[in-house]
Amino acid sequence: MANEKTFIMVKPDGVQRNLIGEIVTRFEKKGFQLVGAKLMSVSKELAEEHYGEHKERPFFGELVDFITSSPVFAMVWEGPGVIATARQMMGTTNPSEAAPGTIRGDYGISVGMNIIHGSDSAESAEREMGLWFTDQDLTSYDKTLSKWI
Ligand code: DAT
Ligand code: MG
Repeated sequence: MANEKTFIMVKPDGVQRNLIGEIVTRFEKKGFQLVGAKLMSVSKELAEEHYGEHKERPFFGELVDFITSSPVFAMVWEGPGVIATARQMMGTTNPSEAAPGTIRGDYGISVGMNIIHGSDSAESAEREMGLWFTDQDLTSYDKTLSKWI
């Protein structure tokens, strides 16, 4: 499987509910490697750009209001197949339908507040990492543990 990077974000509800540590722990324990992270407030411009594909949807205004309502924890994770595996670990968009054992399945109920974002493709990952992080924000390093994963 190709080594990949993906953009993952703990949304305002996840930060408010003290789920940053739990989410980071799940990705660490799975075997992925954190290469960048920051707690940040999101501007309306960044939120609208990030969710640009949804701008015609009826929930767009609500979505932008939610993402800008309180800080998010933005991250980049690296590892073989991380883009698709992260989506599996997150669970489906609507937490009410997400499988138990997934992040949304274990911690959410409402589609509007579904705790976590993860890029849905290699193209989205590139676009989103470029929106949220500069090259200098991201680091690359070897872990001796990686040969055991
Ligand atoms: P995902 O976050 O699983 O990639 P998406 O890209 O379809 O899902 O939608 C982006 C976000 O928009 C989603 O995480 C929550 C919100 N959203 C999606 N569908 C919605 C709906 N029907 N009502 C309210 N919010 C919705
Ligand atoms: Mg999406």
